Amino acid sequence: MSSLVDGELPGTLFHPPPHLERTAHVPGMDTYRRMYAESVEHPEAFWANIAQEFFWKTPATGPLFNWNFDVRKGPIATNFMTGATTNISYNALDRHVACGLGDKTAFIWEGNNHGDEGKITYSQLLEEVSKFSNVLKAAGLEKGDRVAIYLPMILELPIAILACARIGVVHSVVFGGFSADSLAERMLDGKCSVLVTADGVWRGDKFIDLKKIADEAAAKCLAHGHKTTRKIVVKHMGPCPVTQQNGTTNGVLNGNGHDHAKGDGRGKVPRVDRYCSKKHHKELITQWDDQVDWWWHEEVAKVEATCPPVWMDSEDPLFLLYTSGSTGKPKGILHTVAGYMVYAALTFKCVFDYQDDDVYWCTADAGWITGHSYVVYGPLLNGATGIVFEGIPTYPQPDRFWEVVEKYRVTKFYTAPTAIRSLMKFGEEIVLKHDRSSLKILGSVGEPINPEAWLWYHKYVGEERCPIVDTFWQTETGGHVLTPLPAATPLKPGSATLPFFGVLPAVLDEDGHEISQPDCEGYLVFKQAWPGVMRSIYGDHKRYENLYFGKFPGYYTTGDGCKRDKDGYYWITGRIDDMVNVSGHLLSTAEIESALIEHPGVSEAAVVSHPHPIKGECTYGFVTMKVGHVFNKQTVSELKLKVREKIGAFAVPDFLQDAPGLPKTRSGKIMRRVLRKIACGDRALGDISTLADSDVVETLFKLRPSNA
Ligand code: 6R9
Repeated sequence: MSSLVDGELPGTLFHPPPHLERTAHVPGMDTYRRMYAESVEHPEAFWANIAQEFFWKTPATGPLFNWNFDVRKGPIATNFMTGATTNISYNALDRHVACGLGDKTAFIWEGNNHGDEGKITYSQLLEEVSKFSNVLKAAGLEKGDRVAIYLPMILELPIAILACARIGVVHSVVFGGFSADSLAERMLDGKCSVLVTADGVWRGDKFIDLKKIADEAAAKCLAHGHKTTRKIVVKHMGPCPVTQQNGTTNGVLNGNGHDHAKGDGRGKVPRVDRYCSKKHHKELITQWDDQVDWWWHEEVAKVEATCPPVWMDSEDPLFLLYTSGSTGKPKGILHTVAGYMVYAALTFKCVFDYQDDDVYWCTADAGWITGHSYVVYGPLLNGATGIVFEGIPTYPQPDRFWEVVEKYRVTKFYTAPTAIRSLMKFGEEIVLKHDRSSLKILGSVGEPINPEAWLWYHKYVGEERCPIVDTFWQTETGGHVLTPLPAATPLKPGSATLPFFGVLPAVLDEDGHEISQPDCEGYLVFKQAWPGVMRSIYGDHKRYENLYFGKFPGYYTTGDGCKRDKDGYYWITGRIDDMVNVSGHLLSTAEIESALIEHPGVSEAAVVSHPHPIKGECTYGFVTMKVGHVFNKQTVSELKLKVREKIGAFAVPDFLQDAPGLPKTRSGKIMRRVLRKIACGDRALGDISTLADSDVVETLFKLRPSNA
């Protein structure tokens, strides 16, 4: 692979292609500057104007937009469209169907395996959502109740999300890679009485027994005093009994005109399954408890196909989404209906410069915020056609992404730097062999994109035609907060560039003073609210106030450090707390440590972030064994299993080393800075004068695993 960085000047500008400007929602920097100034100087008027594009059952009765970000002045709060009522599923579905978009494809489903595919139109989606809303009602759920959703990337995932939203039930999606323990912890915290899951899923060539994990999680909830958990299970791994009887599908979810029966030799039985073609079925001995388990397909067959939306107050809760907390306890980030809706929709429209004929593909799992805002809500609120992809970038071959781009003629493509880096190593040939002429805009999210990966993405994937929108945001921000706009912002590889409308960033020094000169480095904070900002941590408003508004009163603290250059461009330098960004997933080192400590032989553990060529960062754990216990290969596998069980496979440390002692200050604080250096084999340790016992450092260097 050729090196792209050689000869490229740092700070080189990549200007928007002029043809984009002609149809763009935000054409040119002058338009951006004018709209931006209006959005931060007159936020109420700006957002009220944007809100007019949506359907409101009843208008606002109080302020259109106000907030308090200063704990000294009272509780932290943000209010948008006070007193108005609306429904996000109505805005995402009914509104488009009413305007004649009913036959437009809402989602294309591309399964893990070749040949597993389907499509659903807006009117079909509305019907499926309405049916599932009725199922949720039949399960006894009402406005304000919480439902956990633990599903793979199949169409039932957006259907379940929207069905909750339709009747005011708060969804709490848990990524399908989390373990039973993590799922149970989130269900307990959210007091979820219903869990929507599937019988299983293939991820690449690995099978994941979701129902078994769901059963374990429900049992754990029961053991913690939860009442019974009703499980609604999608049959994804085998033929759907209802459709098998009459020999036809229920007509909706795989109505793509492809006759699977021809392709996989199932002879006369036409398309008995909904998604997963027969050759990928798995004979599951699914444990079943008639008292609590419902098959999705059986329940939707019993209910009406229409369901009136429940009109929600603007500030009613829409969803919870758990994100790692630096103390190790995950935080249920709470978003509310109206602000999230308007913000997800506007960012999608402007950042991907949405056009009616787009085929848009965000590769993120809907278990993360990127999937919530930019697989489900943002695209649907704009009436877009999006792809729901169940697979992974390297299966069956590492050209899967580009194959799918070619197959559906994808126009806007949004992925994570870790995916780009993992594909770069296979060389550009696998990209070049696929037709990418449909692509117009590329996106990046989840972590800083290194210029080498940016340039490769730009040159080989985007054929130097496509702007790359490097979008910085968080679960907490609801949508993009620092991002280029493709027909306006000149790009600098590695920079998330400039703030989105309504977002007023500042850089603070250690003492909390705003740094006024453009060229600086410090803490990234935001000075005022935008409609999509989180409203609380579920069940713990105090923790929310302390964590995000406590360190620097008057500001929303992101937890990220940044540089700002002379042109005012922002460059994220990474987390400043004990969080690690592994492949774009935020993990808490404390949470991994507490999993390691559960091993009966471990007395203490310290986990630090460590550079990784593909994942960006990975975790490296130092483990002190109890007297009488040895640290050997078996210990390492047992420890890895612990993390897998407690959190999930994606959190397993890449490196674990024996640590007879840990470097500590005299007050007993572990010096993680020193551990990070040791992990890298870097002897430039800086000031270690506060270290209680300097001998431990030498011992740790000696015990470093040879592959680290
Ligand atoms: C959307 C999402 C948030 C953290 C965030 C930051 C990192 C996300 C980034 C980025 C640099 C970007 N991050 N996008 N860093 N450039 N374009 O990823 O949400 O999972 O909550 O993670 O991810 O560190 O604070 P979330």
